[in-house]
Amino acid sequence: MRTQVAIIGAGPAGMLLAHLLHRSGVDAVVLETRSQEYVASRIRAGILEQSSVDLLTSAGLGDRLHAEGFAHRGIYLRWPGERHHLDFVDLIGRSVWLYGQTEVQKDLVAAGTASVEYDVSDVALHEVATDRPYVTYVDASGTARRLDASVIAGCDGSFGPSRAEVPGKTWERTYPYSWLGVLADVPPSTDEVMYAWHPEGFALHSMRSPTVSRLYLQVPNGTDVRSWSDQRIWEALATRLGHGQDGWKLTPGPITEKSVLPMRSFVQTPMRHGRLLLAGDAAHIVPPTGAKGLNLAIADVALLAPALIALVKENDPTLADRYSGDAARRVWRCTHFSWWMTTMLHLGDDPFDAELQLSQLRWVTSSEAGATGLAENYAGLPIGF
Ligand code: RFL
Ligand code: PHB
Repeated sequence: MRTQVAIIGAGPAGMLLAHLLHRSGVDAVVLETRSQEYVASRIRAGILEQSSVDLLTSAGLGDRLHAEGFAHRGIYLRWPGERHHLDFVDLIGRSVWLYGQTEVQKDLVAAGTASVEYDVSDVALHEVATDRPYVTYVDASGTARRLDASVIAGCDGSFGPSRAEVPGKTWERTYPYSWLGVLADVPPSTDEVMYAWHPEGFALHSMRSPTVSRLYLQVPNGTDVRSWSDQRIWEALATRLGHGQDGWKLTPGPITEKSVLPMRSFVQTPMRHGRLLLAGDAAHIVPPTGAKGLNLAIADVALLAPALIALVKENDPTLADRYSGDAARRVWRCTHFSWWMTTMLHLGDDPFDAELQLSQLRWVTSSEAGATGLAENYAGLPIGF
């Protein structure tokens, strides 16, 4: 089989890339190890930056997003005795959007523009440093296949095989805590996302719809989700989010999903080797404080799609040659911001750190310069930054 672009992975990066290539008349085949149902139902990110919304809209994927997504003017920052709202629209003239990654994924599938083979196995990349790269895999029926392409896009997340084919450096930072994430069938107790510092650990209140809440608690690494009963979760959330303070109340409800998410930062540089280019989690992971993972994947693809179109249609490598450097600049900015939000809000062992965190929180909520810096990073910098 032959295609112009072989895409490994049908997450948001791979599917959006396939969609943009299709709109420009470039053929692509997407290979995905999981089933279509599994990929469509994974619960992950919830916040889209304005530039992600603009890109999805200009790619014809914005109808449901605009009808069902929610524009949020900013976020709340809370710590014992304090609640502050940072209004990004007032500060920098941009908002963020609440629209789940699950919904973005559904919209990409519904567009019907990506040719995807689900349930494949044994995916291996070959000859990526030459002009004739190819991928071998076993299809859903158990038949061994070979897919020849002009170029391969590695969009296979942090555990896929693409990254190992790119010689370079992996920069990594681990954190001594994880998140326990829950989905609950209860109207959110906040109108916009609330981040809370607390001496018992960080908590976050987000949402998916007017009737579904998404909440997170800082827990130690290695936490067994079974050690957290629903009652224990709601009690910890109430304490850390400040139930009962300044009239604010957290309403508990039935929990429908619970999982523990480890956290790390990593960046792979360069993001390209020959005819293999990486995008999204295949090239970088950020901790979720700051909601950057999905937005970075979209920003990579915004650069990668025109680069691949120029390469395969006009044999012009200019944009492809710039891709890794251009993408990595934004990646490092978001890596710093995610690290900064994470280390400002999560409890460590050292009381000195706690004082620094509170001082930083007071600064970003009382100084316009501090608040503006946070807002600019959270709401997202322009794609070409
Ligand atoms: P994805 O979504 O991981 O998609 C990669 C796809 O590649 C497939 N794959 C393979 N396909 C073929 N051959 C192989 N050998 C393959 N190996 C893997 C996988 O099955 C998958 O379908 O990466 P992509 O497209 O780069 O998108 C990135 C985003 O998904 C990611 O950054 C965010 O979801 C990160 N993230 C979160 N980000 C936030 O901003 N806020 C969040 O609340 C948030 N929660 C999360 C998250 C990531 C999670 N993961 C990866 C563990 C919660 C979780 C659980
Ligand atoms: C979410 O809605 O899942 C969410 C929101 C903000 C974050 C992380 C996750 O920083």
